[in-house]
Amino acid sequence: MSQRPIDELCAALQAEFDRDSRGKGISSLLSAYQAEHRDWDDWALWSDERYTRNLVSRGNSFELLLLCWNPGQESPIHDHAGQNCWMAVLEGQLEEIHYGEPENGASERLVPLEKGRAKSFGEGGVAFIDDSIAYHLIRPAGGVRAVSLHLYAKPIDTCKIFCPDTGQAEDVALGYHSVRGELVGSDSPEAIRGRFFPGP
Ligand code: 2CO
Ligand code: FE2
Repeated sequence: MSQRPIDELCAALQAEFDRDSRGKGISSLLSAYQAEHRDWDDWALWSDERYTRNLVSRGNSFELLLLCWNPGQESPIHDHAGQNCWMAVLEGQLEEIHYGEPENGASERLVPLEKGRAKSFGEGGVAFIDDSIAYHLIRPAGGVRAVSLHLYAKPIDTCKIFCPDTGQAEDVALGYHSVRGELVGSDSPEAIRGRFFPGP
């Protein structure tokens, strides 16, 4: 049986990380895949509660996820646990809003987070972020649902979420809604008791 295009993508991503650990060619690989294939459709699963995190592949070097967003299902403002994050929009449109480092530091002072640039990515768009660039919030735009591929190198199991009004951070566990098209039971370790990404 021939390999799924999305698995061929994973093999090419692995080869690229083996060649260059910083992943210089990753955006081009994601762009080529998103322009030519729709097999991701089989594993696009939705929830009324929040956007879903659906695992495609996970290894030592990276993790590839399919995220499915209904209108109104925005992420909290979050970091990426020191890892690199690429986001490729497969369907619909996603808006990304950057936020700066909280200014309260170790003090008790509560300072609203500074909002940075907002940018929309349509089908075919690829974004990159790491914690040195900014923290971000992602939300679907245009009143329609969206699907995106997210690559984390290396995989992330926890991240920080930030309150926009106070800058206060909270550590959260990240889990999966499904793994290669199979729903994850809410009592399984992969689902982290259903808290696959708590809302703000
Ligand atoms: N980082 C978020 C997550 O993994 C999605 S926003 O784009 O990076 O759930
Ligand atoms: Fe993110």
